[in-house]
Amino acid sequence: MPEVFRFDNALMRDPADSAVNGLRAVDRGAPDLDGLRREVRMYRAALEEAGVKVETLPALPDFPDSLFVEDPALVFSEGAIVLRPGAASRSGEAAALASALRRRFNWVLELTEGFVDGGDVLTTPQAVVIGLSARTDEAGARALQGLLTRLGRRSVVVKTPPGVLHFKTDCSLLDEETILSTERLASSGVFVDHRVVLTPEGEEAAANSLRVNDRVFVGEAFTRTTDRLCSLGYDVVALPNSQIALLDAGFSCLSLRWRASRSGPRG
Ligand code: CIR
Repeated sequence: MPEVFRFDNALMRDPADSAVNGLRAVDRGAPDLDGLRREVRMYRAALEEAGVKVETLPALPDFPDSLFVEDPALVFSEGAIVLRPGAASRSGEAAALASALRRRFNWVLELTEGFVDGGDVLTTPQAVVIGLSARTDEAGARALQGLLTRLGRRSVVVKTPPGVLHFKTDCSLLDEETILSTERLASSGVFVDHRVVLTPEGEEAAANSLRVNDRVFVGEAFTRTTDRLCSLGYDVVALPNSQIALLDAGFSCLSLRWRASRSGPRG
């Protein structure tokens, strides 16, 4: 069974000044650029403290959302897949990332049909789960399944609840068997084969947490989620996220993570 949350390498991208113009479903104001950069720095430090070597790519001023490097690609120990992000303003991010991936992976496949955002893809030990959404369509999901088969990965296609940006906006992997999920996503039945920990009412945005080696990154405002996870024995790292949240982002989207070495860090 692959250990899907053991990572020794990650790629991030510096936020450009234009990040304040990033996409958001509801405009609650632009993020503060210094605050946003501080959140990104603290996230990078948390990855490093969890035993991950982080490389940071230069900012792309033409692509305000390009710091959310998870969306234009998928990475695995076996290879990488360059995706086709579903938002027009983000489509150029894929080409900008492809050369960086080719320098780091021997095997880089490319999605050539439809649209898929990496935020709609959850890797579990059993399968790669692809959530259809406003950013990820049927054609993209089917084409991605073909590429995943070439990488030796089983996949399933499910539906992201309406009005939810990405599948992983509402869930994250806590361990081999356990998913942190909102009630609205869990009630769709997608996780019947998993143990599910629900986000407390009012803390749905905590669902986009991130398991990295032995730690779980959770937004610092989500104190009830943190209490719940700590009581279940998880080692929670509370990180600031108020500025990235203004851009509809959580913790999976700020990095691409993979395990390059079988003898990588254990936590
Ligand atoms: C967007 O709407 O594309 C960005 N403002 C946020 C992307 C967040 N990505 C993710 O959760 N995977």
